[in-house]
Amino acid sequence: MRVKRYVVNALPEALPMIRSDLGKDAVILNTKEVKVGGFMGMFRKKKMEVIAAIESNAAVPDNPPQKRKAPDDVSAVMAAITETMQKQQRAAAATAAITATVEPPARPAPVAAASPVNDQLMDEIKGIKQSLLQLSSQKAGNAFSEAAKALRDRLQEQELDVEWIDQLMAIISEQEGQHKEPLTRTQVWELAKRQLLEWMAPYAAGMLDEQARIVHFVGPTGVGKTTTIAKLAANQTIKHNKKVGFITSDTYRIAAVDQLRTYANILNIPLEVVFSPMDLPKAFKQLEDRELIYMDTAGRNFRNELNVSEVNSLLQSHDRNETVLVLSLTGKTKDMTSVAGNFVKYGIEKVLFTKQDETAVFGSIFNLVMKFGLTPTYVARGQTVPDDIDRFDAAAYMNDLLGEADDE
Ligand SMILES: Nc1nc2c(ncn2[C@@H]2O[C@H](COP(=O)(O)OP(=O)(O)OP(=O)(O)O)[C@@H](O)[C@H]2O)c(=O)[nH]1
Ligand SMILES: [Mg+2]
Repeated sequence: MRVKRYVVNALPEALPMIRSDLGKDAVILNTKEVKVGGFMGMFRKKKMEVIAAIESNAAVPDNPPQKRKAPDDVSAVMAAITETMQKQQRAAAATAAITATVEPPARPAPVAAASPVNDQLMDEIKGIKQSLLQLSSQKAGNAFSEAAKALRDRLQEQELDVEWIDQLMAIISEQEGQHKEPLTRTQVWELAKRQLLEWMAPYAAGMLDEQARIVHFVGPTGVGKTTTIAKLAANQTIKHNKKVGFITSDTYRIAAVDQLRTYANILNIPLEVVFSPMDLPKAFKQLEDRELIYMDTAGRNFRNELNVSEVNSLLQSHDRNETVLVLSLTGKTKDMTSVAGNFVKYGIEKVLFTKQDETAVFGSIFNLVMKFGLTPTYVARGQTVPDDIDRFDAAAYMNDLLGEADDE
């Protein structure tokens, strides 16, 4: 591995140097603020120290180091930063994979290593990216049009991450620059819808795995896991004639088993109760004639990672299975993010949102899907079993998020 140290005014300045010295596969290992120069300890200047490295067997730079040239436009810096962020993510995933080979886990390996250094660095890079976006939109087209500002207000109300709002505003401003006149609200809304859908497209399939025989539902207390299981089971039994079975490991809360048993009795679905992972083989044996098994788990404080690893120890089976994280849209984005982050480390890829009827703020769906690459499966919108649940539909979601364009 070749490691090089750079002292620069700001990170973007280091990127072309790193590229030219170490090649395009180099990764940034660390950044920190340093003070240089000065006289007798005074007038020292703040600089940034950047440590970058490249594996020794990686490709050497295409262009031998020549005269270093600072990028002459903001988009070049943006591209470099985006690339660096992607490399950081890849490096984090690689670290996680190495950890996984050292300690084989019961479940799939974490997809991202959430080291504080990585997180801090990612935040710093995001901050720089945002400032550059703002700079680029100011440079490109002065102030935003009324329609663009109205869109920004709407998305801020919807609590969409500022990172996405800024990127959208830069795109809109660029479009307005090309048209030489401000876009109408309808045009701005259409543009935003198209762009947001495009960003979300890789995750918008909205399905549970049809091959999965066992589906585990996990999530914080009271989000609606048990009710959701009853809704889905009723649909599978009544509409699709499927032989469904239930397992619950929620022996934590008094009456939790009775709640699922009530639905099991109404729907004529067998229910097995497990107290520990050791009870699972027996439960699966009892349900071996079932085509589909839904497993309910106890809601816990999953901001605490210990609880996540505890519930994870229950999610094993030899059959094809998948785990769905259930989150209520009435939750705060920040808390939902820390819960989702903890589960993503255990390989969770699917999410289901409940209580859509209790809120008018929907940005958290987009934020979580994009941050963790989670696929939204269903959206529950009321307490009635079995009706109040729909497959996630990205276009319908955009209508909720963006609302009416309200052109006069
Ligand atoms: N408004 C609304 N209420 C819902 C929805 N889904 C579930 N609920 C209600 O939320 C409350 C909790 O639902 P449960 O299904 O018991 O939640 P849980 O996640 O299983 O809870 P724990 O097992 O205690 O963690 C109940 O009153 C449900 O009727 C929904 O989509 N909208
Ligand atoms: Mg429950």
